[in-house]
Amino acid sequence: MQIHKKPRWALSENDVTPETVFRGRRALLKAAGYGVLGAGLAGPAHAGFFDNLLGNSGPTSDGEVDPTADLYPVGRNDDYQVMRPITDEKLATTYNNFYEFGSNKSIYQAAQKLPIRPWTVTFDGMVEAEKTVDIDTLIREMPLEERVYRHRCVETWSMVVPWTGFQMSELVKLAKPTSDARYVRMETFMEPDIAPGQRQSWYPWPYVEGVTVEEAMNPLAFMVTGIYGKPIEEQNGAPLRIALPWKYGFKSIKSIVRFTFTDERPVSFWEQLIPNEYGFWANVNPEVAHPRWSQAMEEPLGGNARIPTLLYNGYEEEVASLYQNKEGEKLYY
Ligand SMILES: Nc1nc2c(c(=O)[nH]1)N[C@H]1C(S)=C(S)[C@@H](COP(=O)(O)O)O[C@H]1N2
Ligand SMILES: [Mo]
Repeated sequence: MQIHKKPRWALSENDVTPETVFRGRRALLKAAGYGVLGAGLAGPAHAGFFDNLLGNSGPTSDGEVDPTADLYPVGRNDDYQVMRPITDEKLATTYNNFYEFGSNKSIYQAAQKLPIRPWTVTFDGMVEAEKTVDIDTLIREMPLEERVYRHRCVETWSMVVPWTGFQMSELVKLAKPTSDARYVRMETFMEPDIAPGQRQSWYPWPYVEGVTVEEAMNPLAFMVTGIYGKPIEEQNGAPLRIALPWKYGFKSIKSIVRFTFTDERPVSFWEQLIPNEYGFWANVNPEVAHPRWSQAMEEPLGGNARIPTLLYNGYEEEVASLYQNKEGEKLYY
């Protein structure tokens, strides 16, 4: 764990949004009334921790009860803070990119049709032994924590989201890759009967993404199982997605069913489709324009002003070292 310099992470009074205050107040009441310091809460009790005690174990919007709902909410890891307001939950859960369900942003209702239980995740390729694990077993085995991360879509909209999940390094440990493995290839479900986008044959389904094993081991790479203190819903990539906050959003693949360890660089969905616009690395850089638009500024969801985009989306301190000695590579798209 790296030590962060205070100014970048510290929340000033002005950064506390109405939502944070609201969540915090309700959570404090609940904490006072019930003292719900459950076994699932990771880490010591510190200030931001109370923002996150609001219980949410009822049915989701499509009436299903998630078998892991009792684990949420989980204590927040305050090493990961963002000096910007958290995006309104309603916006982050109804304005989505999930091409399996359509190419517009309003897919959250269509996505409810995705059956997220039973769900298994397969680890194969260059691993000691291939295995398939049940999602609920996996989630219960992992050290869950909440992290507030920035998210920057290549299209220039951005958000700040409290994700629940576990470090990808824990998943790599579980998979036990051999020393030959250099990349992790990740794959989304393939269900054209359920996901209308997957019947559009000009797309190279299933959605595929990849990172180096070194990137996967970086503490920032985060496997996501929950959002806003609840199990993640279909539209955001249930039951398992990734958050790679220093890369453009398309790298953060949703609803993952397979992790393949390999020595060949995976070609992602978008790279297959438009290789001169979307590459393997896709690190956020305000100075490297997309071929069709500038990346200098971004538009926070629900905000009323554009703001400057930051190198590595503000995570330079954590990840810049991963990209030393890679001069020949196209690191920023
Ligand atoms: N399987 C899959 N994963 C995906 C996508 C997708 O279309 N399919 N879109 C990506 C893009 S472009 C972004 S910006 C984020 C959006 O995540 P959100 O809807 O939770 O904000 O998911 C990424 N992961
Ligand atoms: Mo995106």
